[in-house]
Amino acid sequence: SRRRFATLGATVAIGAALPLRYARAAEFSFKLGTNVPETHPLNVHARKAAAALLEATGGRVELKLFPNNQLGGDADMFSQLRSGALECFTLSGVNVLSTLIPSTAISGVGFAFKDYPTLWKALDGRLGEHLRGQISKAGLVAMEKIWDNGFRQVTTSTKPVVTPDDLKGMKIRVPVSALWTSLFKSLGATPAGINFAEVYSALQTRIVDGQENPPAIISAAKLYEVQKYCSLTNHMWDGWWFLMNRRAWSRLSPELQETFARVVNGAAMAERQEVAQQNENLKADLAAAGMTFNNVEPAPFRETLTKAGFYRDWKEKFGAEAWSILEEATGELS
Ligand code: X2X
Repeated sequence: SRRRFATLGATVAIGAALPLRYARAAEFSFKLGTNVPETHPLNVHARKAAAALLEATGGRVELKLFPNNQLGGDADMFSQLRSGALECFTLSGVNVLSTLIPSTAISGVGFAFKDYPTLWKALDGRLGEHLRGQISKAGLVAMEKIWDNGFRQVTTSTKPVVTPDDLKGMKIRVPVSALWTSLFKSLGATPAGINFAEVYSALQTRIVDGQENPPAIISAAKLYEVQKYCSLTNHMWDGWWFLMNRRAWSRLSPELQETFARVVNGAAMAERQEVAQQNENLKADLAAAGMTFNNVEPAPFRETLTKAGFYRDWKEKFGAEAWSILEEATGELS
């Protein structure tokens, strides 16, 4: 029967531990697409959220996870989200979201946040509120708590990056994004915009020399198999907004919306802890797998950005209001 199939689908989506008492098809079944492999904490905690949501709603709301670009790359999933074919999608504000809403890229300004406390104060505070407001104006819903990806590090197959000079002419994959492209151009590299779904093969076939991501991703996506060096540049922080199609969101009653938001935001908080731990602890594992790590002095990179006009240009693009909300958290950026 249809109900049996629905139950089977739910079992596959949230794992073997699905309680039998939810034998009926869920009233609301939302797909969630992500762009990183199954084992990444983003997916681990999204699965936990799915189980908790089923439990908290007595089986009425189901979240079916499609990790690892199963539904297509970032650009595909983003258009599915906008059309309603996909109800939920985790997407960086600096990534393709910024092609629709340029202002969401502001969280990725180079060397803006010095540490996690500064960052969470901004994104759980005024800056986050401002960005969610922009997302809402564009017709999408963003859950309050942004999920952590981490501070990003440059990896290469050719040579370690120690000074900005080492980046000269280096082909670096970046997500498809004006800010990311500008950041690496300003540092002297030759950036190529590629969706994460194609990154492993772009590195393997040496279409690009390097890429930049936090250790949790380098590990989950096995990028250490095709990259030799990891330079601890910490050149920017990145995270994923948990985005929803507005029509899907408004199908939920206010009570179900409240439960959904509580469960998903709670999962984001747990994910943040695990990502921060992994980004610290996995360096040793990646070194054991053959990667060579080097520390990087950030000052010359910042100076290169300043000289290239990076901060001046992006202040103008984002506008004085958004820039001042950012600087409220980070201090003056120039
Ligand atoms: O595409 C990337 O590099 C990733 C996975 O970190 C993002 O989602 C921005």
